[in-house]
Amino acid sequence: MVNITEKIKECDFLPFCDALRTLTRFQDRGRNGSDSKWVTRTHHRSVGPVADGFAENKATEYHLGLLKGKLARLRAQLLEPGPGAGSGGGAGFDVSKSGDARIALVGFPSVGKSTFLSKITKTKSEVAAYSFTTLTAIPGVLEYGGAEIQILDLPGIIEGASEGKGRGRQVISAAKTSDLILMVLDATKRAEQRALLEAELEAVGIRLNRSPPNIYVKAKKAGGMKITFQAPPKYLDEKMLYNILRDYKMLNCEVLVRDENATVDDFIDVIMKDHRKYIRCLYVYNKIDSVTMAYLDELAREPHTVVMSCELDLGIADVVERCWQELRLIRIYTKRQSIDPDFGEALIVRSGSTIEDVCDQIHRTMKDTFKYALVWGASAKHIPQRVGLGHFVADEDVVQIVSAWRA
Ligand SMILES: Nc1nc2c(ncn2[C@@H]2O[C@H](COP(=O)(O)OP(=O)(O)OP(=O)(O)O)[C@@H](O)[C@H]2O)c(=O)[nH]1
Ligand SMILES: [Mg+2]
Repeated sequence: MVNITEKIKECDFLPFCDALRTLTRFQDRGRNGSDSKWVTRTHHRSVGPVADGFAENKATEYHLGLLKGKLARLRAQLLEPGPGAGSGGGAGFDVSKSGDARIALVGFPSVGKSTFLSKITKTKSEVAAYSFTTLTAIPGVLEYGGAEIQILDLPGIIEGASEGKGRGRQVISAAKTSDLILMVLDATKRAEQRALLEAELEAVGIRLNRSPPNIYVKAKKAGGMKITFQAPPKYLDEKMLYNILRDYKMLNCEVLVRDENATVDDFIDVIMKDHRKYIRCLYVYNKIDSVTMAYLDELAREPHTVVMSCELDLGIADVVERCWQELRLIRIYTKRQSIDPDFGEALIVRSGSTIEDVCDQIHRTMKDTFKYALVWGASAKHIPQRVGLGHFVADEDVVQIVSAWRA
């Protein structure tokens, strides 16, 4: 276990506190609008010029951007100690990855995570009406569409989990290793639970249902900073980026901002890319047996959301189907020359995979003797299409690999 006090001393906690305090002060001023000199949009992910006629103070904005950058760096140091610092505070549970993909069940205590795991897999995880029934990660295997998907039932987390409350940091670290986060929510509880959980995951660098910002940063050995905007940026400017880069000691680098809507938070995410993980998330509201139809209708219409009742066995198959869609796995059926493919057994690859990935999945030396492949299915222009290693495959393609090697 990492000694937090030591860690705090090590990475000099004082600037962290100072930065946090100053940032909060600026944000409060901005929100209250009491001091017109300081009015600025400081809401989450939206530091930028005030478009609607408010007076703005550029210096404040530069300062805020700098503080955000400092905070992100210090927080990463605190949460993820560098090499040689022991096992670290962010170590997850000791469950090895297995199967074709991993789904983590994340949620507050007693929302029905273990009940759900017991419903969809053969694993029985203890279920009880009191909080913190599950104390460690319980893996189960879901067989679906010819794939084996590992489901991780995790202990419930509480507010402040990202700072280490409960076993929060361990739970979040386990979630970080998954391909899909299933955020299990209690339909009978307050609506804010979702935002609170999102904030906990966000705080440790998990970005849900988002793709990396369209900003290119490359460190160089010499030549100074070169900052280019592809279109006039709405929320950034050269000086702001220059200040942040200088703070990160990135004095020689090339920056290309391709997205005009990029914010300072996006820019920090790009600089801190080693500490960021972009994961898909499905919000699952359980216990819909105890809410009104009108509220249920409202919940079910939210984006990336599914509803279910484990108790009444309602909607569970839908949740599993949605998980499968969100994972975007591709099933490939292989065939030998003049023999029909076996549709009972599929090779599972990730979306965006090529014939090369299919070869690697079959055997690591397969592509060394690869000559060409014949493809039947959605990715083929004509049937069969003769393709090379770079051809992108689609779900349920049939592939025959022809090798140059003969026995
Ligand atoms: N009404 C209702 N109760 C449910 C439903 N699903 C689970 N429960 C109840 O919710 C309680 C908690 O269920 P668990 O599966 O232990 O919850 P958990 O999220 O694993 O809880 P922790 O392990 O403590 O984090 C149990 O008493 C279940 O019977 C549901 O769909 N409707
Ligand atoms: Mg449980």
